[in-house]
Amino acid sequence: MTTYAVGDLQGCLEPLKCLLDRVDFSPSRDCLWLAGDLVNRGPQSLEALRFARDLGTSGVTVLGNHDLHLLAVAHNIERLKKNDTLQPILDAPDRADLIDWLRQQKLVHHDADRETTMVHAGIPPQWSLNKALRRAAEVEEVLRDDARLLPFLDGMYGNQPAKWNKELRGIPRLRLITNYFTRMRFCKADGTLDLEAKEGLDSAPAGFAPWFSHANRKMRGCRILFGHWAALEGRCDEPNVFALDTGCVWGNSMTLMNLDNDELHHCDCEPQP
Ligand SMILES: [Mn+2]
Repeated sequence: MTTYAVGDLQGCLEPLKCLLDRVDFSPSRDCLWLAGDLVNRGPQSLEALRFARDLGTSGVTVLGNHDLHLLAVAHNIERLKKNDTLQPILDAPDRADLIDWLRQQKLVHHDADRETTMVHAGIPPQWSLNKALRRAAEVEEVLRDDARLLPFLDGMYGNQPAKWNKELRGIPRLRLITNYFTRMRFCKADGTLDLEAKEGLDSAPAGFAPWFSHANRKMRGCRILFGHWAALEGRCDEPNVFALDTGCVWGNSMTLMNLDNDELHHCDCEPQP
């Protein structure tokens, strides 16, 4: 039994199949972790989502910003945007099942045996593992709660508040937790977020740095896998932190990591129009 992790699929299933063929992946024997953003921008969002769901107990998925956007669109909270490629999911006969499966997924996954944590965007410097898991659970609980799901999806969009404060309550609190785990790239040492800069390391606004680079980061040394930040092109110098999104949907490659030996595999991707 081998456990693998892969970065953002963003509706690209062929490169994933290339990678899984290459390592002779068997869902009845092996396990696949998906770092979120299963859907959107790419051509096979529906197929990618079905693939993740059908992995069953052989799969682990954490939610990305595009996955949450799909939940909002499917619940008529938000409209499709120009570049969204989510329509086939909305038209699918198994739409309800797929959307229901998606909302059961986590924001942060931690495997105690492997001492490994997976999150779509990152974990802010001020949170320990236990804090991160507790904060993630707050949002995960709301996603599963019929009465609280729609107000959450409606209030989830936005860049404020930028700074954590444990007195935050309600939607602003949930929005910031969600922004940390699913959208963060740059922040300050105290966790203040900048959600505008989206390019590589040299695009950091003054006073901000990549979330993983802060010397006071509480989870320093812990093994963390993340996706979301394609502009890093898989490069992350921080020990034990692994950037898995290598920009497949932008025509670069998809990366699969063997979590037993840290081996990386790549398959090339076609740029999407
Ligand atoms: Mn993302």
